[in-house]
Amino acid sequence: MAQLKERPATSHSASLPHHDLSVSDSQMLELYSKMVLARGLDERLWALNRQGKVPLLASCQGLESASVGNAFAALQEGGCFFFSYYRELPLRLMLGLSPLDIMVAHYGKAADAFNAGRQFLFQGYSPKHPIIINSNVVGSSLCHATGYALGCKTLGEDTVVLVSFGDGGSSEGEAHEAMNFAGIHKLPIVFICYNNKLAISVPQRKQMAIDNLADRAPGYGFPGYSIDGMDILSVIKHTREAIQRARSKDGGPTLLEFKVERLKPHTSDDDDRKYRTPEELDLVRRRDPLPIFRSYLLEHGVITDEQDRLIQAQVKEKIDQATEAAEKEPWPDPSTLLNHVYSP
Ligand SMILES: Cc1ncc(C[n+]2csc(CCOP(=O)(O)OP(=O)(O)O)c2C)c(N)n1
Repeated sequence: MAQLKERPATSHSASLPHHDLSVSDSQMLELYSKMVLARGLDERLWALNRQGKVPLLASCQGLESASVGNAFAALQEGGCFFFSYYRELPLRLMLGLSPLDIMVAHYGKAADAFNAGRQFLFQGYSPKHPIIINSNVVGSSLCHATGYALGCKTLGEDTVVLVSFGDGGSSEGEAHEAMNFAGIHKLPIVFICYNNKLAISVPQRKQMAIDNLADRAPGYGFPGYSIDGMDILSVIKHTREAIQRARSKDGGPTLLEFKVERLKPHTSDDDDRKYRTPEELDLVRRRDPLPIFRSYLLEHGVITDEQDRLIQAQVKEKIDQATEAAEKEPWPDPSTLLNHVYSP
């Protein structure tokens, strides 16, 4: 496979916005490659779903830059534990899951590291990865994550918990209980809302009377920031600061609201043409994070068109290999159906 050559530092490099955040050109290329990989996997999974091979898909298209940037900051800071929701495929790639891991989980094959092909996607825990995806009951993970953060603080551990959810999740009672409790006890937790302005078909204006979810944070006694999720540098900056705050002596929680778009229907079972106009979808597509990030890289001389084509080709090859390998993986043995099922 052809190798991507790093470009030599340019004379203007000291003044580039990502350098001001101590993010190097090669790190920016890695982040871009991960975003392209996440998008490519998502597109392949849609095709496999339409072929009847992959039963269900909750698309990540539209939140790639927010999820990748957020994970990058957390990995740089270190010592973070994640309670993430179903849509965060880019985070899972950043945490070390391979394209094959992603594929076998979607196929429901036995090699699925999180729940051995039981579905729902990635629900469960793989000891290899610092991440729990505990439930599809929206909003519930905030309480679980807050309990985990309380445990970390009580045991004197240095861990910071990052919990992600959607605007719909934030409309549940549990979200308020969790944030209120975390504020009282100054827990080491970062609440991350991916606000795509829809809970399936219910628009934000029917879920809450405010424009910015982050405005709730002062009511819980901690800061909140509303951030353009397409601005990866702003995402990195705010996540970094929130983790540092969580870890500092008199710190505590932060609420980060990443404004993102949902470029696809809610899941592969949904048809968003029933509740979104073509004009709205057109506007949403204009905020696609991939072209926005690519333009930044081209404009600042971090990437050339040729390098971009190479990245796209490498990603396609990885996805082809993962798809082929996943097809060959065995299905779960029916005799193991009741493994890991407990009843009181
Ligand atoms: C308590 C609860 N109510 C309803 C559902 C059905 N449901 C599944 S996903 C979803 C929308 C969630 O929207 P949001 O939290 O904004 O996340 P998004 O899918 O938009 O990223 C709903 C209502 C659920 N899973 N749990």
